[in-house]
Amino acid sequence: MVADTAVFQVRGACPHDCPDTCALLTTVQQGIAIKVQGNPAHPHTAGSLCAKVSRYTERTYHPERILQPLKRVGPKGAGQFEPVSWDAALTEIAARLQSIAARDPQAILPYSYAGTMGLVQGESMAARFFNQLGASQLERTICAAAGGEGLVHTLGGKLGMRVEFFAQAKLILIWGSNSIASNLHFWRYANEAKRQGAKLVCIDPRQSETADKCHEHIALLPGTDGALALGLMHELIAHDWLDHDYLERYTLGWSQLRARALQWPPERVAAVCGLTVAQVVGLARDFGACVQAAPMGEHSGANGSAAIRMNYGMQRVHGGGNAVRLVASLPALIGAWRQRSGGVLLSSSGTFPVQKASLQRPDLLAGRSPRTLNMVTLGDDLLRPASPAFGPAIEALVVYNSNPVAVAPDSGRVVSGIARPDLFTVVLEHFQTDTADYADFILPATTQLEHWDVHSSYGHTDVLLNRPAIAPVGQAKPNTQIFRELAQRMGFDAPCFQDTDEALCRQAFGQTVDFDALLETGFVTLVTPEARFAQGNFPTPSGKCEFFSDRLAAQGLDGLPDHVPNHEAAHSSAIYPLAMISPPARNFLNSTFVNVKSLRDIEGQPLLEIHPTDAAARGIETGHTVRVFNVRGAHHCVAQVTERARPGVVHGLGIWWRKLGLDGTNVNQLTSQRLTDLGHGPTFYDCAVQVQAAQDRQDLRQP
Ligand SMILES: Nc1nc2c(c(=O)[nH]1)N[C@H]1C(S)=C(S)[C@@H](COP(=O)(O)OP(=O)(O)OC[C@H]3O[C@@H](n4cnc5c(=O)[nH]c(N)nc54)[C@H](O)[C@@H]3O)O[C@H]1N2
Ligand SMILES: Nc1nc2c(c(=O)[nH]1)N[C@H]1C(S)=C(S)[C@@H](COP(=O)(O)OP(=O)(O)OC[C@H]3O[C@@H](n4cnc5c(=O)[nH]c(N)nc54)[C@H](O)[C@@H]3O)O[C@H]1N2
Ligand SMILES: [Mo]
Repeated sequence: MVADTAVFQVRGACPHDCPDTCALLTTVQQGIAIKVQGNPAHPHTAGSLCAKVSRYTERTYHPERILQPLKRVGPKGAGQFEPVSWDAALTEIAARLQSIAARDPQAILPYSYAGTMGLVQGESMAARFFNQLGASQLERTICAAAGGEGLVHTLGGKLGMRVEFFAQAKLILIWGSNSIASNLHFWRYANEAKRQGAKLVCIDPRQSETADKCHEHIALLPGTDGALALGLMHELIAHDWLDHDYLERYTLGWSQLRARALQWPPERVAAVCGLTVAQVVGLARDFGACVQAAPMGEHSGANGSAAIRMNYGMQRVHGGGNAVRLVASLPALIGAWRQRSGGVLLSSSGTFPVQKASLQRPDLLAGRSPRTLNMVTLGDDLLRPASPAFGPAIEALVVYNSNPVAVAPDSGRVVSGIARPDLFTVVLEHFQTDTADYADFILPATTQLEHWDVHSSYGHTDVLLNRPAIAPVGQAKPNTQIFRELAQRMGFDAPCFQDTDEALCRQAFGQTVDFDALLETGFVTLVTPEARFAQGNFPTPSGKCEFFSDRLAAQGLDGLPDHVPNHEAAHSSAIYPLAMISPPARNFLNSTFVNVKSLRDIEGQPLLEIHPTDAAARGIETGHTVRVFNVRGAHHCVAQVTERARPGVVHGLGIWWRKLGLDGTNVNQLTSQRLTDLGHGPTFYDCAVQVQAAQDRQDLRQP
């Protein structure tokens, strides 16, 4: 036992949706967390945290944190609630869910994403609960689905280079990623390579903080990455910068891909991407210089390696899946995989042997196969009446680990749907978010400092354990406990509803990870090959890097990747001529932290970055309030006239809480519910808009 007055440190894991998955050390004094730091013993974290998580105590003890169950007393959306007891809240919620389920449990929809990436506070007890209930299933595709599918159909899984070996590359392409903002601990390795003489190239429509620090910035038009990759292939072929041995042994469909790439000379690519021919040719020359010449099948290693850090920014467009397939194909052409410091990394999540079925218990469905609804189309689905094709109308929505009113596309539709007076909505949250404003009940959830969890990562290959550092604040309970207690009130008596959080942590990896070691040090590195695909061994059906995918062809799709243009490309509409992308803000994590004042003060206000030429044509100057609009709606924000934007493209930064913006909306008022080519993902960055100087700022909140 530790005396109350003692100061001690507890090892944990950062729960946020970020590739870095940092190891935390929380200092606790008299039961209060006084400091959250990076664990210096964890190599990837190396003792440093981002600005957001180093202020975690400010969020945990925030005066607006929800500390007791709340029941709605005003109209939906007005945000008026009164405290109720846990018992009263859970009893009423269980009764409502039971009466809906008696008609059709598919009328109940769980809605969750990555508020915490923890395997236990994410989909364990919650999944068991909804499986037992027979509720609608949720297709959780709002982030990474198109790119994930692209990887699976090319490399065979969400696998790639080990992040630490980027430090030894000679050329690093940072493709669709603002690493300094969203993947800081990768940037550390890239910077090390830079110091050793590597060339860094950023491929991004926006001149991001990362682009500022690279040797070259290729500002292509949004959604044209596939065309650029095909153009690089064209030049590699034209100059024979190819590793023929690697292509022959370890790839499938090269002759077909070759024929397609030859249709993409640099002039065509430059026109589609909005670049110069010299930019396309120059990038190909840099990449081609890293070819691993291997005439006798022996790897000479004479040339330096090319490493590509892709991120999910490039796949939130119509052709995002195909674009990822094309970029993921590039390393094989030059044999980059032969070296551990060559290849591509988009996600490492497929490395982890997560025992999903143990955690989520699909067997509780007992032969039922409820419908699946896509989280991206929540707006339309909430407004859909019952029909034979759709099934029952949604009567109840249970939200945890997500803030759909802020983060889902086409938020005008989401708001209309969630405001339906007949919809029963329960939100498990830390704060009264835009979504919680529409709840019938808000249930207070614990934060990472208050509960157990275990984490995989999508940016490195370590498993991390999170031990609670402090007791739950107020009456907050872990998500798991809330679903356990609801299960009990619903009469779900399977023994798995009794599993403790610590037991769930053990089940997450079963025997595949040494849990005692995790308890001891807080993290365990998985054993993985240094150069995973040096001798092929791709986990695809053919065992090769699949340029051509029989699996996709069997689905009636193009077996070969191609450039798939945006639905709403720049200049494709005379009424809405500007392409808007809405990448993450550095000091927010999606819509999390927007209510932490010190971080919000750094971001200032919801901004629209616009190029001087586009601004001048509209009489807009920095600091002006602008109205950004399209067929889906209008959103007011503050103009920042800057060459960070290229002509024809504007940037609506960060996912603000609607109620903390200028007019009660955010950028998602403008984005569409259309899905990607592969994986049923969102197309947030495939969005045409017009911009005009706004009228008087005082009137913005008037109807
Ligand atoms: N600080 C911070 N960190 C975060 C997040 C956050 O909100 N804030 N979000 C987290 C989440 S949810 C995720 S999924 C991960 C990864 O998150 P990502 O969304 O991949 O984040 P970024 O790395 O910022 O990559 C987005 C970059 O892609 C660029 N981009 C937009 N459209 C295109 C395009 O068509 N082509 C190309 N080449 N680039 C394009 C944007 O300008 C931006 O610089 O990061 C996580 N980390
Ligand atoms: N326009 C535009 N929209 C986007 C994006 C974009 O780039 N542009 N990015 C998209 C991407 S990549 C993603 S991943 C999604 C993210 O969408 P979400 O996963 O919904 O992310 P957040 O906005 O961070 O909301 C998470 C919520 O979970 C809560 N939470 C955290 N931990 C817990 C917990 O333990 N229990 C409970 N009950 N709640 C918890 C937090 O308080 C927070 O309000 O947004 C997408 N939306
Ligand atoms: Mo994401």
